[in-house]
Amino acid sequence: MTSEQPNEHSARATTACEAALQAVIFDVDGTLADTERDGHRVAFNRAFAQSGLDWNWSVATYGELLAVTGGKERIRHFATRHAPQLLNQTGSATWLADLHNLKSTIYANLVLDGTIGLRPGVARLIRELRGAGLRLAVATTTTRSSLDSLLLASFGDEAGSLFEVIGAGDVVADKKPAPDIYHWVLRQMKLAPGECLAVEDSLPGIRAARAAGLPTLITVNAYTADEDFAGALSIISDLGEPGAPARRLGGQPLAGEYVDLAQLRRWHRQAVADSDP
Ligand code: XBP
Ligand code: MG
Repeated sequence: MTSEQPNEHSARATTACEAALQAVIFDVDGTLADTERDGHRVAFNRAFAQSGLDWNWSVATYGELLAVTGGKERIRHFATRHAPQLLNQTGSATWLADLHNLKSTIYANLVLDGTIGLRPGVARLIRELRGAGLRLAVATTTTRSSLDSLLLASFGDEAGSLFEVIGAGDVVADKKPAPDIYHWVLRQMKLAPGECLAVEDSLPGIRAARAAGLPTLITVNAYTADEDFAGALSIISDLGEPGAPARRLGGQPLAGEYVDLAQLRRWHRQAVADSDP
């Protein structure tokens, strides 16, 4: 399968007048919420148990498996190594899809039960950006229904109106670290990468965003804190809140205690200046 190509708009050179920050594109898992260890991992394990599989992904094993993005892809990767016969049998594609659907249902219930909250500063920043008229989008490898459950649990009635464009799951064939999901979102928004800023948490995430030409802010989590995020605008512990400061771990300085629109604009201007020939 060939990688998606950027559209004419997103591929053209960013000129000075295009360079003002228009949109922020958020990753989901690990960025909006710490969903992996206590959400997706738990849901995978429960789905395995309910399907008669004796697989159990420990916190450490799951950390290694996160290099494979996408839940179906992660299951296939594991099965290839530990139970290849399951992939060689007739109907294996249906087996895999059913197992992943079960996992997604379990995950949705976990999230709707309130097991997973948004990370610090996420709701505050999203509301500030919306209020200021910034355009917001999502670029994630996760399944759309899982994202919808997270947004509903976190934002209630606001959930459906927060993001103008949502690029999720199988909307593109090649998941992160391929840039395809970012190209897809940029095409829907008719924006050039230099007009946007991405917020990510992982190496596949920053690779995807940077390959699409997006300046990228990193908020780390327990699974990604030790990664080398070279090329990030800034690397911080989280978005921070008044009275609960974010810590800067690398890249451009963070002026105050927390990330707000003014800070995003400063970082974005710096990225545009650095990319000027
Ligand atoms: C992280 C992922 C996802 C989740 C599992 O996505 O790789 O696959 O781990 O979700 P993000 P699904 O790009 O938001 O960091 O089982 O729905 O694929
Ligand atoms: Mg992520």
